[in-house]
Amino acid sequence: MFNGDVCVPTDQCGCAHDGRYLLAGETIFSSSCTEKCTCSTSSQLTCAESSCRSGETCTLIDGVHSCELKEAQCKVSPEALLTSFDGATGKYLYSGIYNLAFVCDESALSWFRVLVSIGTDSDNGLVAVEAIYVFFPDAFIAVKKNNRTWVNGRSVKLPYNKNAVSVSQVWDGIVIDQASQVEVHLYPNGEVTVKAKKTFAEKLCAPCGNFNGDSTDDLKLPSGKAENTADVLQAWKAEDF
Ligand SMILES: [Ca+2]
Repeated sequence: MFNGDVCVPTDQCGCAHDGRYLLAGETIFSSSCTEKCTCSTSSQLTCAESSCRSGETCTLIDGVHSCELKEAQCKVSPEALLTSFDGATGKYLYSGIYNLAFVCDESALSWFRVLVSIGTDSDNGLVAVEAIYVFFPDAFIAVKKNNRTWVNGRSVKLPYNKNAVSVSQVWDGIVIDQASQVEVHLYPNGEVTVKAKKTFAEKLCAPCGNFNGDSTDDLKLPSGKAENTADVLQAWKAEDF
């Protein structure tokens, strides 16, 4: 018997499904990824209900559907509530400058590091976002909530473009972008979003999480241990500020 174009014993044959030939051991998703079928040895096709995880989307690649991680967004609300790339949440309780997201491998060409400055509002005493700091291999960008922007310590007029890094003023704040792979947006109300393409999936550290589609392994201490969320956020204070 043949499995694809390889001659195999009959108990290792593939399966026919929807006009497609599946190799033994191959798995296929239905067009909306609601059903997952696996071809076992002995040509048994086993199908079960399925769905993509919350951080994933049903994607057609080379004629085959599968659950793929989509671009993800980490967010800090104006009131300093963090939502990780994979959807875990935690609230900043104290002032300080905190790591939000960075590429774990500091030698990576596409390395970046995003920090958020949380302060206490003098009027109402509530903690809120005041500024963001973004590092790339060749640029350090500081943006205050009033849109004042510095690159490598110098105040700049926007737009700024150099070495695949751009900083632009848009109608609702300041957008910082590196090679269209990561985008950091500071809104006038203090909201911060970090959008990362899936090339960064599972390569990120800090409270925005590892971007693996699973919220349950987010919000860990730098050591990897789990504590209560407020302690985790506090533990990611930037040591160099
Ligand atoms: Ca995760």
